[in-house]
Amino acid sequence: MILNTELEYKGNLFPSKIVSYEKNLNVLSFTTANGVILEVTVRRDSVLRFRYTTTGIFDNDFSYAITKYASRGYNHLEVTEDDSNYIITTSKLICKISKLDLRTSMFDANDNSLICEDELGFHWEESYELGGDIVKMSKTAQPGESYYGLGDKPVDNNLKGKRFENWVTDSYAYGRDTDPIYKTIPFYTALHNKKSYGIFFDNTFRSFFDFCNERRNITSFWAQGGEMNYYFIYGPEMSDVVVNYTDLTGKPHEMPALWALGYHQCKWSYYPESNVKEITAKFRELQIPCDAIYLDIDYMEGFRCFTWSKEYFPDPKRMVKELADDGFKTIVIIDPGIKIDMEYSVFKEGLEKDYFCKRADGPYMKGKVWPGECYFPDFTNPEVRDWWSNLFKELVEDIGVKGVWNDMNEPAVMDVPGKTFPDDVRHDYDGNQCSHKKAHNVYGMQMARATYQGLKKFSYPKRPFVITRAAYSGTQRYTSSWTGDNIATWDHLTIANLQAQRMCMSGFSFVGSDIGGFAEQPNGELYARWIQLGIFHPFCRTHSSGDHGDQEPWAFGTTITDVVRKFIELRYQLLPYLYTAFWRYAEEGVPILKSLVLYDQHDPQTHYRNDEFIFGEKILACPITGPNQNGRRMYFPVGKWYNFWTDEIIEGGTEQWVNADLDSMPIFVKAGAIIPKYPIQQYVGEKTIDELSLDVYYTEGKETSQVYEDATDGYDYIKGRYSLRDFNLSGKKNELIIQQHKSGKFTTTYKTFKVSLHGLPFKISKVEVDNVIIPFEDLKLNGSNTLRLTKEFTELHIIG
Ligand code: MIG
Repeated sequence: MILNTELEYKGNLFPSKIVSYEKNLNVLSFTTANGVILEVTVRRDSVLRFRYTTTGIFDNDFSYAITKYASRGYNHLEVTEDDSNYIITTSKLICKISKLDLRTSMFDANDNSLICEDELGFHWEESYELGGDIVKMSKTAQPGESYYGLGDKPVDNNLKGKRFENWVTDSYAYGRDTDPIYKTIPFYTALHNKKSYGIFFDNTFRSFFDFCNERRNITSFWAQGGEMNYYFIYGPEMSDVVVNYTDLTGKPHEMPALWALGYHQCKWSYYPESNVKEITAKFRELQIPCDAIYLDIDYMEGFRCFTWSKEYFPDPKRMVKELADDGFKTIVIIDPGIKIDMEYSVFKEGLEKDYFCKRADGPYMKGKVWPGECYFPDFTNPEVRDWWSNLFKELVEDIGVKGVWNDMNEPAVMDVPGKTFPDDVRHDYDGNQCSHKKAHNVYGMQMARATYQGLKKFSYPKRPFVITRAAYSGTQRYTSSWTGDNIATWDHLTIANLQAQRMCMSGFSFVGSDIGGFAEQPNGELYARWIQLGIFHPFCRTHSSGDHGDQEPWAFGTTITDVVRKFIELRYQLLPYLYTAFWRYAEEGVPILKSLVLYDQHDPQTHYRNDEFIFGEKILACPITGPNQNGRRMYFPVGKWYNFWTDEIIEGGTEQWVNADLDSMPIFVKAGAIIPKYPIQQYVGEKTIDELSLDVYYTEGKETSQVYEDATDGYDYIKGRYSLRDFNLSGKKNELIIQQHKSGKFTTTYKTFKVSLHGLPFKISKVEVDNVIIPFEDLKLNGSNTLRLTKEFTELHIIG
């Protein structure tokens, strides 16, 4: 088999000169003398789609990644031509297409600067072996260009100099630089000259990205089949690129229930029931907050999905109810492999209805997974997804399970060299029948989607919760995700940090790692440091393979237990802050974690930073990533930052040492921020929230903050029953003004705010609430800078 992708010029075919051009509203088609068609679709002023065919005919236009809710529409569109180019102009972009060879180049419409240009541009290699074409694209790297994103790659933030493959793969005990692993998100952002753009290569075949690795000044991407089909997304702010990509591939269809942002405890496996109860009781006894407990594969009868082991879990409904009474939501694992067993109803039904994947010549796709030999539902068939979704009825409606965990959905198959289905397996692909070469990367996504549909249906009127291991672009609409089978090492703590940041800048924010490591066992110090990082990840769960010892918060002695409790408590205090960040993500596509480069691309110092990140909008966190440390050096983005523990103020734009003994970690708050906090609860809903704490960090100047709240579950928020508080803070030498604007129809349970003023540079002499002077003594709490006042205020005026 000759695949000469390494030899760029050999065997490659290129478009020739343009012979015709057609415009159909926002779709522009350019046909070359040798029969290549380039179709450019103007989706938005800053989002252009490029699609090429070499056969004169396009395949049916179908994508699992692009959401039907994606924004469309532009302010300006004009197509002109000169001697050598067609020129497409929108209000944001100018795209030139060479009449000679179809190469494209993109310019900023405001200042005409070059953003991105084809090197060889689109080219292809006919693939007699694989069928169709290997479709390729190469672009010239601009001076100083950096690259970010690409989903779940366990490498440093900046991808420059590296090559990657996208092929969803079960990767037990992967390590730094292992590639590919569990997810395929063929989207990257690039940055040069302070301007950022993104490219989303929406092709589900095995694909590759090369960022100046093969050739120093060339970035290229290619796939082993399908179409050259990519979206060019212009910023120039990187945050806008990510927001626009997320708009295209979708935001979560609903907010998670607030409990899903609490702490989760998992292990392979907690069984029998008495063991589960021991674990949950211990959380309550030691007063370590926890909202969810997981059942791994051993809860089933012989690993048959949708069954329960009679021996270990004789009465699941009662158990789940008892756990719920104690504040624990039960989450169970469901794998794609269905055991071949005529006595097993799910198998029998799947067989009768012809829902299992088949090989090209007709036999079923048979593979070994946990249950032994299995068949696998074709989740790319909408009828199969519907059937699958209905299988959750009993689990959710009757037994009361609150979440489902989809594992092995790469799909993983044991004892075969490729660790997955062979290429010839057939798939429906929503009516676009194809082989596994095309469906592989979306198989897990479609399983998670079907699971989500079931959970949504049967959890109603509550919100669904699903977690998946495999994913393709767009999976964030349906489910959360974890980073798979990592290892209990210090390097893996760093990798987890990188993975979560990278997933967030790839449009998928609801992620976390197996805290403490899945394989092998952490010592107490590593576990504590990992918890410290983990409480800042949108999904926060300890999980381990269990065969190396216990990995619960109390498994490492009381010193560690105390540290772990302290940080999980902090997570619970910060829930309204995190929930607000999640709301901005679900509403606007703003990533929950921001790598420093995403936070401030204009500061070149951020371009190569990896460890520090912004949690939500206002908190800067940086994990301790090695043993025996009592602090570390870290970089502070431009601006003023308060040390969360000491209120010491740091002037950003510099690298500095920060103290952080084992019971601490570097956490900073942006000056001017207002951070909302709840009281510590052992689980969400344990207490009625009777006061909202607002930690106000004085700054001279202006800053805005938000607090979003709703009923914490259910769908009323969609009908306007939410509470959104916009705070405008304005600080002067001798006064501080906080204005509140409230919107939404939800009434919070609390009536008062407890306002703690940090870093106030003056002594308070007078306080006005809505222009009325309130005797300071009436407001004062313990400290002189802590006030209690009504949540209804419009303007709080503090005067020195
Ligand atoms: O082949 O269900 O990544 O989280 O505990 C191992 C058992 C299968 C892999 C998952 C892991 C889970 C484990 N699974």
